[in-house]
Amino acid sequence: MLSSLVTSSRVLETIDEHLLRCGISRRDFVKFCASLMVAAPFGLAITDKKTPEDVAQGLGKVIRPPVIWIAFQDCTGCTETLLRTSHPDLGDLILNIISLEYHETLMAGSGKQAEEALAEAVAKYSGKYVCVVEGSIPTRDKGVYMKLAGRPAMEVLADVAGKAAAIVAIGSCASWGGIPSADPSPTGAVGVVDLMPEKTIVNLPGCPPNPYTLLGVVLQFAESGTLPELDGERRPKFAYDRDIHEHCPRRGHFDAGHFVKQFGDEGHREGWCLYEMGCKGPDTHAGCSTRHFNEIPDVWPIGIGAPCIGCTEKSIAFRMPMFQVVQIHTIATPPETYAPISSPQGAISPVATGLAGLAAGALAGAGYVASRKFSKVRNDQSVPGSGLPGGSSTPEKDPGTEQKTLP
Ligand code: FSX
Ligand code: SF4
Ligand code: F3S
Repeated sequence: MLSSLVTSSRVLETIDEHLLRCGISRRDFVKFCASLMVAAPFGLAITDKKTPEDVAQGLGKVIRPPVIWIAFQDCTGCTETLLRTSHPDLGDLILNIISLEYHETLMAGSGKQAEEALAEAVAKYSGKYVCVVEGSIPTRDKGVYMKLAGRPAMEVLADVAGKAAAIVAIGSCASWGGIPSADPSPTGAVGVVDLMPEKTIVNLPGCPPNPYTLLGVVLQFAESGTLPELDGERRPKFAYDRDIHEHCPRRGHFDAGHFVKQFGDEGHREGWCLYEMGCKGPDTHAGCSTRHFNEIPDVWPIGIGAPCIGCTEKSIAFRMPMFQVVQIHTIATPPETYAPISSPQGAISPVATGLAGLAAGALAGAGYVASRKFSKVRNDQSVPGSGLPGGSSTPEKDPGTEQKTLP
């Protein structure tokens, strides 16, 4: 594991040594550490510090982790998200913090030269590097649908990822197949974990994922040889433990029943909730609603007016139709569950206890009614949030449950 890298890596520099040698200012490094703290405020050992300066202090002593980045069936969006930061210097800084030994999109060499570079990096850091895999792996027909230097992608994966200390599957494609695995999956596309389930693999789904999540995982592994706590899908909890809907800035509109009905309508221009346009936020675990992309406020799907497609969820993105609405799992939306303002007050008595029971029943009932609100405007009367927007049946309306629309 990485402890062996730390003891045998005098050939590699610490992050501090490297930044100093390359003339990168301490100020820039501390700014990067501050961004890392914002992206991972808890659940990541390296950012569990009081100030960005403390984080920089700790990280500076870490040996720059050797990273070998291989790409299969992908769109290169995962690489782009790492590099297309709003401040070009940050892209440079990232490449100075990790030691990127091989990345076919970024390296100058190509062809035979690139193949030699890959073989050399694998041999030099065997058992000590982090292998980042981007893109899905074709398995149909013995993997003939993608070859690198004459070798099927499956073989390259077994060789390069097989010798890594840890593997990070970046993006939805590498995590479970992503876009190439969408029905009918012509190449039999799968994720890394499907081919090497016994290996140490962290999945960072997202199309693309947030680059700070990758950096957080790689740097924690470099510092201590440990991984952050993972969920059942091998996703680090610090980045995937909340659903989009919980922290969505449009949540107030959801709760108030303000829904966009059509792209470009007045509600859309007003920033209303995109649930009826198929937003998968209520069923999608990711930090996008609080960690925007490219360090630009509001740069994330819902922030720019597009519904979340659930790109971090194996069972949603590229599986469910884009405009199909998801079920609402919360029992009710807040307005219906608030206690009545004029609740009678009094001493606790058996009668009051009975009333409390009734009140609890009423709350559950209110939850049911709130759920029914959604089912009434959908085609299916029994399941909240099922059916397709714009379905053929006419939405039922009643004065108490009618959803608000802009005039
Ligand atoms: Fe897949 Fe990453 Fe989506 Fe693209 O490469 S996760 S298609 S953003 O870029 O692999
Ligand atoms: Fe936000 Fe989507 Fe939830 Fe609406 S449904 S509040 S747009 S996450
Ligand atoms: Fe993906 Fe939804 Fe975030 S589509 S990028 S999880 S808002």
